[in-house]
Amino acid sequence: MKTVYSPLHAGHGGQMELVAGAIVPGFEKPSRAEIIRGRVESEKLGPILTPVSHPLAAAARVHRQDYLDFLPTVWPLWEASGKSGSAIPFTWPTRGLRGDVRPKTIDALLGYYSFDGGASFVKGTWEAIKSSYDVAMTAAGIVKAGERAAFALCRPPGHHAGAAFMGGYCYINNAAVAAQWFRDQGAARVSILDVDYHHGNGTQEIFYRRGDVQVLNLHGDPMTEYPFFLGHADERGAGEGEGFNQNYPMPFGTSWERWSEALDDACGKLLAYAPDVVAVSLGVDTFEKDPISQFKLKSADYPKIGKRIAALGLPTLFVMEGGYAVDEIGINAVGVLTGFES
Ligand code: FKS
Ligand code: ZN
Repeated sequence: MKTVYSPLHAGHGGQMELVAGAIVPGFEKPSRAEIIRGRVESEKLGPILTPVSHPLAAAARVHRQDYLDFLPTVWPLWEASGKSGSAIPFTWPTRGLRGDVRPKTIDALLGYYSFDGGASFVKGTWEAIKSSYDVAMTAAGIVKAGERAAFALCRPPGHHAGAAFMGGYCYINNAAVAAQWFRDQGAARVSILDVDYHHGNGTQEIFYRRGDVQVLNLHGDPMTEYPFFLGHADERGAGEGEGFNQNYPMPFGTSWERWSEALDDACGKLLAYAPDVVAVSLGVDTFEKDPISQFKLKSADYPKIGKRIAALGLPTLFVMEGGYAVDEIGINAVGVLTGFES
């Protein structure tokens, strides 16, 4: 399988995040993508291609134009206002505040276009976001051209990003953009299978009222796990989308036995939907040694995920999302892909 990778992700680095009352180096760091890339090479998964630059028109099919216009301006506005460090939002229009009035200064706009403080900007962040989008679009093009599968080694990830908000390390929703692009290229139905440990709230929001993109999500129960405010089992879609959103929230400590039952159920629903193509939001933070997650999957389980997805018999785009146990992130992510190919 071909992998698409861009070195421009590395400019998005050195961010800090708030964990347990302390500002610490961010878990979503450049070495993640480098280690996965190294494993793609050592496992001889296939050629590694540089992405082709794509206009943002495909992103505008799922994101609001004013949000997309804002992203490249963040760092210039931040610097122009005399600030350094990382641009991090800190005020949000929650219940009782006005979310309908677009404010003017950079601190205000960061809050207006986010749902948490987890998507921060440094100097190279926009270039990394754009490269991650280009990676997803280029890999989608490879699948559209007839290859059975392709791996978009996206960084930063995307599944928490909604139509007009960033958060949780995510800015442009790469999997959602690719799914919409497949639709625009003639696919009648597309399924998104999100196996990242965290609920893909952005992906759910984008397609919630649509019947032409099915969204299946396996994740830590939002009653106790980030992103906390979406991802419950009773969220099944609305209007035309009724029945086409499916959540599988699972408790802390979930291991392969229980997790794979959810995967089997999701695969059954996916086959019943009969999509033309599948986009997999591939997170490997379900791993037992992940530093920020609470599931118990083992390295030997990842090839089994790939095998199960391959058994769907459909064109498949793998889009990289989370995974923070950097020592094993290559083994686990590429394990899914080699399992798919076996
Ligand atoms: C406070 C803890 C917040 C945020 C976890 C984000 C998870 C991101 C992800 C993605 F795939 F998007 F990368 N924890 N600092 O793994 O879902
Ligand atoms: Zn995650």
